[in-house]
Amino acid sequence: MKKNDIGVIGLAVMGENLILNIESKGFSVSIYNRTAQKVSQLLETRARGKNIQGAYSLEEFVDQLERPRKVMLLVKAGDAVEDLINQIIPLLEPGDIIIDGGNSNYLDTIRRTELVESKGLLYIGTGVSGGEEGALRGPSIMPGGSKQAWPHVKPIFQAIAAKVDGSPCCDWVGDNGSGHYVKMIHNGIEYGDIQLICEAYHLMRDLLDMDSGEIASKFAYWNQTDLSSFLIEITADILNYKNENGIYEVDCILDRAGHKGTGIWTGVTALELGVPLTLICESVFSRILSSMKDDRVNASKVITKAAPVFNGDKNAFIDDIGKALLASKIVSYAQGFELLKAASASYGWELDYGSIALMWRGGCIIRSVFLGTIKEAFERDPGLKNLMLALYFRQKLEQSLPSWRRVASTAILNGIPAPAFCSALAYFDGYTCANLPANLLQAMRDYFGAHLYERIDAPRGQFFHTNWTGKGGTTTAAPPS
Ligand code: 2AM
Repeated sequence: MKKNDIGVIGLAVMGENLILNIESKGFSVSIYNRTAQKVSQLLETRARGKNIQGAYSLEEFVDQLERPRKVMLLVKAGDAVEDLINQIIPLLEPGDIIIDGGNSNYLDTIRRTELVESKGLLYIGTGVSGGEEGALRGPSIMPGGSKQAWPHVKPIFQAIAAKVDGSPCCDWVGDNGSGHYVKMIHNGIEYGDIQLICEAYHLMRDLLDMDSGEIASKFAYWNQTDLSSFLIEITADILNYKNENGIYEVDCILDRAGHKGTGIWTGVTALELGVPLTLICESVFSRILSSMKDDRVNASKVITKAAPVFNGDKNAFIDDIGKALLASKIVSYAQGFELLKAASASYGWELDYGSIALMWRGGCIIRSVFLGTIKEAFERDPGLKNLMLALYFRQKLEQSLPSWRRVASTAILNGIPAPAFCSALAYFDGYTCANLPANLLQAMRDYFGAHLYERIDAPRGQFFHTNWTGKGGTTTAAPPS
């Protein structure tokens, strides 16, 4: 009997939809799940009559697969992945491939690649983005790990992935944990995009006094511009949605944001690698602050502050908000790609930034026209120092700057928090400032800790120390010997 092209373990919605997507592209699939009942359930319902075979033990499952076996795990990140890898390793043969398609931490994937390879097997950790709908109709897929495994899974992955202008939103990312790393950065960028949209909404709602339907029409308009993206599109849909009582549903939702942790992971790696990822980090903190609902309600009663007042030209300010959104988004992606570069250097991944932009161009949550422009920028100049310097983005930033400053300052003057708009602008102003006040900072570090400093009139790398208290104070540290 002919064996199956691939096996999938884990029958939650993502798993089920991905299985149906794979089968629809002409591949045969074996399925297995810890709770066996789900296997028979799927076979009797959505998988009925399809080229999908159930297995009720891991041994039976492995035996159904064509060699080299491709075993894809779509189970909860963490212990479930760990346990299954350990259970399945003894059942596989050299050259067989284990694929983790969940949201695993890239450090786990680095470790697991090494473990699995040490057993003569191959490992892939792949990001899969696009939610349940994407899994069924074409997700963005970001695989990394054992490079020798790629030719075996490439035909399947590229067949099921989303396509943009005929190109699949899936390509080999790099060694060990790079696929999951790129997926993590995707999620971080998603946090930033969402936060920017929420700040734009907040300004229109609380400063310009617009109702949800009016705000929806602005997002619908922006979706026809450079801002065109899945998240802007769904924002217009959400804001327009009225419930059975004729009330905008969004106005009934409690303002406490949840998160699953990938934003925090992104912030941690940015700090570790020394990359100023300010906008995404502010977005993570904003979610955390939002979750402190009771504290905020209490503080809003205890501390007095003036209510927002807007006396300007409303339409002109809405136009400003659109420009601030685009400029801040450019900063967010510039920071995200800076982080990818730092990680690539640190982990030796040799990431291809144009290819990553293409993988995110369709299928995933951050899909947008904008990512096509990023892809072109990296194609034109693979060594691009910072995305903000590419001609298109530079021009957009310059054109948006007065609007961006008006939005940030108006938000501050009216007490409407806009941390993503403001931190993006601060980063932009810092990055484009030839002379920061870090000369004073270095002097202080030298004063209290003899940390030394470089001088503007001496070559870089030559360090100086001053006995600062020689002309007054009482103590100064000695330079390190
Ligand atoms: P279950 O249906 O038996 O709960 C998402 O939770 C998927 O991960 C489900 O298919 C679930 O199986 C599976 N899963 C969660 N924890 C697991 C574990 N420790 N071992 C195997 N599968 C697990």
